[in-house]
Amino acid sequence: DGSELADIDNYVRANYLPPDDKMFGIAKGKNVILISMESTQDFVINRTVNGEEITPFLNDFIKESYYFNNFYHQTGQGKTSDSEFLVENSLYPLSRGAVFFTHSGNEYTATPEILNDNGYFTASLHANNKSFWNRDIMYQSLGYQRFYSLPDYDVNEENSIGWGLKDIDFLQQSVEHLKAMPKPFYSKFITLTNHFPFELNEEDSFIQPYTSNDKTVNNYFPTVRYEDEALKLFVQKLKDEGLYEDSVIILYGDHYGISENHNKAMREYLGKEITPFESTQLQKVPLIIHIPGQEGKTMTTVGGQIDLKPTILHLLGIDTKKDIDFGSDLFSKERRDFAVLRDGSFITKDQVFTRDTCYDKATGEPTDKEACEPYFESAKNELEYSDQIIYGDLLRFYGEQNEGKDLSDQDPKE
Ligand code: GP9
Ligand code: MN
Repeated sequence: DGSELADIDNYVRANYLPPDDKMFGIAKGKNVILISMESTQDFVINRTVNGEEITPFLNDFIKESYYFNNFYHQTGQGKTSDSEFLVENSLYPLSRGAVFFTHSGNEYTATPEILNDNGYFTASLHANNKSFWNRDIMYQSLGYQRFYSLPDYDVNEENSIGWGLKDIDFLQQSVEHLKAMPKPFYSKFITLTNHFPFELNEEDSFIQPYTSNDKTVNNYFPTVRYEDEALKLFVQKLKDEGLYEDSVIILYGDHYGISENHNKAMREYLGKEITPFESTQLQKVPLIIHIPGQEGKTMTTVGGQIDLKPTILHLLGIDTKKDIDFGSDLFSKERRDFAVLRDGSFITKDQVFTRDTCYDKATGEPTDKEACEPYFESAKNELEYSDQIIYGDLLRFYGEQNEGKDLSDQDPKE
């Protein structure tokens, strides 16, 4: 009957952080361009391979953006779909399976729905089959008005590689869709070229692969570099089309690209042993928030994908006090450094807790478990309460509407 909600509600209220007055509403009425960067881990930022920059565009772009360098993905088996779930609901994905499949009929109060209620047109863009990860169904529950999927793109052998349409073509073609949307819009782009097994044509290889015995690790670098080029051309096109100045651009890595099966080559590349501590630190993904007119700043607060929903809403001047969010505003002055990963690992300002070991961040060495103990309960509660909401469909006691309409061929309404 939803009585579990009382405990959860108390927990969530106690964790709510007020926005920084200087940031609240700073992007009010702007378009939102949210970009999911496939398999992009933070270690590639400001790094080279064979003496060449891996992300030359992003390395420049972060200088004029807020760049969060202690930001973690929190995904599980649902991979990209889990990252979408985290970012738009501020709830954790499940410990097994993909919540996009198992709980697509639930009631949610996701960012697209909230923004729709605030006068935004909302769309997701991804050049793949619409039913992949059950997106066509789940997007209805998240409140999307339109899903631009495979039939909305010109895809042929020439402009495809690996999983489908190449990122450059995907993003260039997508600008035409953006132009047709009513303003302001909230748009989510899901890139694809930097997907395992990291295939690339010769003409799209802007840098040489790494040279180890591990083909996956070797090929990861040129596909990240290709994605970086696609983003550069996309931003250029946004400028050419006059969309740049009216849009907040938010880029985030969806999840890791290099699993622990590749620790040997990663150790060679990074020049250090990949301990459980390092493995956890490798779960950092870039988060870059570009707000027109704002200067760049590197933000060191520890956070994760779960924090994006309240962060975005506050930038747009929308209050989140009544929302059931497990994350909190990354710009809040009262932030506490904390990120919980789906496997129960967590990261604080000075510690990393993983595989039942507390590590000192400064040294990377195991330390007294006592240092991590004050966070055990929070970490456990976060995941358990979020799971309870999903398994019990508890948000239905909050919201109402949940239409089942086909999002694939609706034209944006004026
Ligand atoms: C598929 C794309 C990749 O549409 O989002 O999914 P992933 O395998 O990374 O979860
Ligand atoms: Mn992915």
